[in-house]
Amino acid sequence: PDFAGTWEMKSSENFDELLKKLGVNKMLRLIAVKAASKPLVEITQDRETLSIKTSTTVRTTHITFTVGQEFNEATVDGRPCTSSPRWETDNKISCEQTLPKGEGPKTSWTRAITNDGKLILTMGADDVICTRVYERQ
Ligand code: R13
Repeated sequence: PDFAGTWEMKSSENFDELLKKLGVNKMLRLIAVKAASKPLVEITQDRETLSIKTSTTVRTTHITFTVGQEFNEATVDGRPCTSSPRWETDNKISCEQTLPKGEGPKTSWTRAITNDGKLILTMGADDVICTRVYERQ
């Protein structure tokens, strides 16, 4: 599928709960939740290689990976991890994250393109799943 584009967020569920599960304190959560309510996501793609830039006023991340190949990134609370993206379905990439010392909740994300052209991002920490829906700008 085609993930490429400039995306704006239309809805978000459980982002604060996710950060809470990861042990982020109230003050930082307030800042993060506010900033993460207006993100800009820019994706370029060459077949199975994706480059995803996620910008907010307080934090911008940029990852490049090829589905099927491990890469290094950071969890949403900023801890370095190793990530293993794979195709869960034809339209969905699922990525498990491993922390070097393996402490803390198990984290992961998925990114999928729906039939009506939306981008669905989920981020998980143990049993807490945050779901964010993006549409092309
Ligand atoms: C600040 C420092 C404290 C920690 C944190 C975590 C996340 C974020 C900001 C911060 C933000 C994340 C945005 C994520 C998006 C995801 C997506 C706890 C380290 C800087 C406050 C803003 C936009 O939708 O892909």
